[in-house]
This record gives sequence, structure tokens and C-alpha cells, in this order.
Amino acid sequence: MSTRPGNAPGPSGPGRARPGLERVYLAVGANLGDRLRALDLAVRRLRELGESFACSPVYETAPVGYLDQPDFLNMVVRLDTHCGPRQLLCRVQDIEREAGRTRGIRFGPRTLDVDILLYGKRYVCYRDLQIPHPRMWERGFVTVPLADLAPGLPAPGGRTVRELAMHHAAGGGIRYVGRFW
Ligand code: PH2
Ligand code: MG
Ligand code: MG
Repeated sequence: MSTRPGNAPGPSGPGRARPGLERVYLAVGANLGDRLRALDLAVRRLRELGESFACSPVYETAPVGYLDQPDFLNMVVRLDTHCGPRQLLCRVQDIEREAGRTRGIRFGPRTLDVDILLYGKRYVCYRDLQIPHPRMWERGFVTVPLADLAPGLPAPGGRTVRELAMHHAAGGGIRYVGRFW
């Protein structure tokens, strides 16, 4: 039972956004051009879309899926937002375009890639937008930075994000670079 008087808004504790907002996690990656500058653009633009903004450290990661391409810089950001899933997707695509993204090979090189991983507890299934992100739990370049922000989040198989991230980190190909924001 809540110990808060009346309907006073509670604090946005770990894992919870204020009423009316949804807690969102997004993966950010880049492997062409000035990679850190592209991540910086994403951070500045995403920060404008809500509150309780937080960034994981940055990792340098070996390419997954399409192997003949440069290493990526990857990170995860958290945001509490009023944007609905489709509106958020549009904002994310604006940011990718601003970074000079053009559509090329699937899983191939890109100046900036921003993927919506989780949107509160919601499931979304459109042709161009699936949440939770359908491949997020297989990818160390997602689970390792996600574990920095939300280690206790439940992952498939009764595991936590932290347990999954430790499993992926042990497989190699993920190098801590630093904390920039
Ligand atoms: N993104 C992909 C495909 N492969 N590999 C790494 N290491 N990091 C990525 O962000 C990444 C990838 C498609 O979006
Ligand atoms: Mg992607
Ligand atoms: Mg993408």
C-alpha cells in the first residue's frame, strides 16, 4: 500500500517514471566518421525529449551481424518522456538524419543508429517498430551498457540484465572506453 498522502506524485525511483511519463531505454551506436561526435549529437537531442536523462559509459564493440565493417562505439541512454512510441521513432529518425545517416546495408556501417529498446512495460508491434527491440537480448553491445543503467531489469530466461551482460562480456569484443556525459 502506498504511504504517500492523497495523489501526490511520488519520486521517480529506480525503474519508475513520474505519472504521465514513460521510462524509455535507447541504444546509440556509430561506426563511421567521428563516432564520438555522433554520440554527442544523439545525447544532446535525446535529452531534449524528456527528463531523468541518464547515459551509460561508452564501449567500443566488434561488429555483429555484418562483420566486414569498422568497430562501433555503443552506449545506452535512459529517458522519461511524454512522447508516444511512434512520435519517439520520428524524433529518433530526425536525429539520425541530422547526423548524416543514409540507409545502406542491413546491419552495415552507419554514422548514427538510435534504437528504441524498451518503452515502459509496453509491447509495440508495427512493421517498422517493435518494442522490446527484437534482437536486444542477444547483443552484448546493448546488454553491457544497459546493465550500467538498469542492472536489475528482468531479461528473458528468468535472468537479470546484469547476468546477461556478464555472460556477453565474457565472450569478448566489448571494450570500456569511458564516461563522457
Ligand atoms: N548495430 C547493428 C549491427 N551490428 N554491431 C555492433 N558492435 N554495434 C552496433 O551498434 C551494431 C552492430 C545494426 O544496427
Ligand atoms: Mg541498430
Ligand atoms: Mg536502427
